[in-house]
This record gives sequence, structure tokens and C-alpha cells, in this order.
Amino acid sequence: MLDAFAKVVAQADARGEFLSNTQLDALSAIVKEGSKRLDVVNKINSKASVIVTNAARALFAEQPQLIQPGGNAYTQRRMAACLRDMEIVLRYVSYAMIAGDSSVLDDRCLNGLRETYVALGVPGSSVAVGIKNMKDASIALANDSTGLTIGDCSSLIAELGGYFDRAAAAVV
Ligand code: PEB
Repeated sequence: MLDAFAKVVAQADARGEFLSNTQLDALSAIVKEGSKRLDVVNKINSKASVIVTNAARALFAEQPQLIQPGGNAYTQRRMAACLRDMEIVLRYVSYAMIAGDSSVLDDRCLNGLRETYVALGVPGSSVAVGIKNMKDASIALANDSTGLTIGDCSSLIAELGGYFDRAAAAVV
């Protein structure tokens, strides 16, 4: 598990080189945008259960067969497992966001997840829709400037979207 700083150090060390100016500039940008990054993660954390519930509700509205008898979210147990899975993905996306690096998401959440879903008979494409719904909600939340000074958050938003895309791509 790496963060943006440890990642660059590992890369430079593998080559036996000092950090390049490009690497330093990228880290400098991360430092400068540090409070915005914390704000984004804080917003997601404080609304996590709403994000998960709404994303699941939209998924079941679009794919009602999931909650009908024989569906993958039918029965309390499967429904609970589904909501839990979505919450786990959101939690690891939030870790990647605070770390500024996807390795924690990749290594501890997404690695082997597709195979797990295949083995369980859970449709990965439906999980991906749920993740996409969480992406849209999280981005809307992060972009909501109510009560805040409006600044440029485009690169952070793009980064956040990228982690969700990574998670969605890992399960289909
Ligand atoms: C991944 N999910 C399930 C299981 C595991 C995971 C390992 C099997 C064991 C269990 O039930 O707890 N666990 C989860 C995860 C990590 C982890 C992401 C990462 C660290 O440790 N059903 C649907 C939707 C979808 C869904 C499409 C979006 O209809 C999910 C939610 N996951 C789902 C369901 C099960 C499951 C298990 C229904 C239960 C499957 C079953 O037992 O029939």
C-alpha cells in the first residue's frame, strides 16, 4: 500500500535517482491542494450511507430482477451483502483519495474481486452500475460548493472519478 509520496520514492529508488522536477511538481501540487482533498474525503465519509443507499436504490430501480425471487439481492442476507459490498468499495475509494494513489484500492479491494463475483454468481456488470451511481453521487457532493469559497477542484474530481472507474472496470 502506497501513497502518492511513497510511490514516487519507490519509483525513484528503483532507478537509483533523486526525485525528478516533474515528480516534485506533482507532489507540490498535492500539497497545495491538500485541504481540498481532505474536504472531498470528509464529504464522502459524512454522506457514505446516503451515497450507498441511493446508489443501490437506483440500481434496483433499473434492474428490478435483482430484488425479485431468484435475484442476486433477493433475501435480507443477499441485500445486506450487496449494500455491504458497495460500502466497502466506497470506503476503499475514499482511502485511495486520501492517499492520492490507487494501490490501497487495487491491492485490498479489487484484487480478485471479479473472480469472487464469478464464483458467487453475482453479476459484475450490475455491481459496476452500482459503483457508477456512487461515482455520480460522490462527484456531485464534491462539486457542491454551498457554504464554501469556490475554487478549482477539477483535477481532484477527475482523480476521484478515476478511482470509481477503476473499481467498476475491475468487476466487469
Ligand atoms: C466481496 N461479496 C460477497 C462475498 C464476498 C464479497 C467475499 C462472499 C462472502 C459474503 O457473503 O460475505 N468482500 C466483498 C468485497 C470485499 C470483501 C468487495 C473487499 C475487501 O472482503 N448482489 C447484487 C448486486 C451486488 C450484490 C449486483 C451491488 O444483486 C452483491 C451489490 N455480494 C453480493 C451478494 C453477495 C455478495 C457476497 C448478493 C452474496 C452472494 C450469495 O451468498 O449468494
